[in-house]
Amino acid sequence: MSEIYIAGTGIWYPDESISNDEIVESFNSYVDTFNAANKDAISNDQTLKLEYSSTEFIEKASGIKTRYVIDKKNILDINKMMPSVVHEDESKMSIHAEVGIKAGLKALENADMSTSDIDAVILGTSHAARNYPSVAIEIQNELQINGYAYDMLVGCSSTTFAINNAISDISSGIADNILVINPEISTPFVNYTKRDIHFIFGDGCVATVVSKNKNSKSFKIIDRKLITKFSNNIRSDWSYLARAASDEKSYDDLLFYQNGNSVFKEVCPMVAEFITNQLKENDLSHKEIKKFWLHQANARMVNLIVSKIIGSNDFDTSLAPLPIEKFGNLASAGSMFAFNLHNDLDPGEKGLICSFGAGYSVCSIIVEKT
Ligand code: CO8
Repeated sequence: MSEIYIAGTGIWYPDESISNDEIVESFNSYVDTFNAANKDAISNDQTLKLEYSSTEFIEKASGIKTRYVIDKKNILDINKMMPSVVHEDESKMSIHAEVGIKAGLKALENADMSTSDIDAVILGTSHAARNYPSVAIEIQNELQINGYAYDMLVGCSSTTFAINNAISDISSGIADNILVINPEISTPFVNYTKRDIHFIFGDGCVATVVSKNKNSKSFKIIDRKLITKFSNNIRSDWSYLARAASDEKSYDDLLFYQNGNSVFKEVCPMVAEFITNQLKENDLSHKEIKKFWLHQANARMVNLIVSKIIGSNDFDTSLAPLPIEKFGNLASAGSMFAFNLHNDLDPGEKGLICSFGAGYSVCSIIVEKT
């Protein structure tokens, strides 16, 4: 493979944040209201009594302290418990394009490039804002970028798989510089009435310039490795089929759901083994990896995976940054958020970016600071 670089990154996140105390207070008020309204059905065992959430559980189970969201007021309002958004339509820019352009322009600035340097836009996300036209083409049009653009969906690995596609396209010679954009506006898809889910997600967007040219901030791509393995443990059945489906399902049935505990138990060993093998295949010791920029689904997962790779749980927290504490789970954008915020490596030092989640899908990319 010819030399290819991460030339720059940029992030966007909303202005408003929600603390654990705020989200728990809202959830627990909903529980009180629900249990009071369903008092008789609960006492007849026809309906399950809802249990309170707690800040202590959230911090212990996930490490999350706050999350940034597009509409705090409506998410916390127990009569709504979701952000207020509007349908996509031709009179306005897509919500994904709007945030994608903000992150994309920051990535270009970080890479010392302008839109005229870019040959393609690849947009990867867990949820398409609409079916077509592709949001990547909308962004391409807004930024007056030549070449081609397309959207892709790989759940929690949409960002790293999109970077992988950019590397392949540059390597094959069809582009020199590609802008990868990963909007993750997850909160419209979160069921805030579910105790095991209500605290997890935040909104955000990351963008990455992948280039065949290096600059003073570049990271050279050393290796990339991908794997997928089918699992129903993280699922969303929302689709265009919903309109015509003859079986009865509510909107809520079609939203994101997960067996979080099974994900934890299955994915941690799988990812630790995957990365360990990748390091071996590249004749690298874990000691040569100065930063692990891992998918931000759960702080305990990040720490467990790193401890399995290095054979010890005694390591400095700076080895595996945890933006999840501030931003919550940003779906596929988490690992590159970690990279964007903590990439102060010296020339010659190596780091590893790895996503993992729905699919299951895993993509690990080893990079070296130039
Ligand atoms: N407050 C208090 N107690 C609670 C709460 C709560 N909010 N929730 C659960 N509990 C209780 C349970 O009832 C249980 O009690 P008991 O032991 O008496 O049965 C106890 O706490 C333990 O419950 P769990 O075993 O479920 O809790 P865990 O310690 O496993 O933590 C997590 C739950 C945080 C969900 C954890 O399992 C986890 O993070 N797993 C990993 C999940 C993961 O990686 N998912 C991938 C995320 S998907 C993704 O990244 C992108 C998807 C696309 C985006 C979707 C956007 C909407």
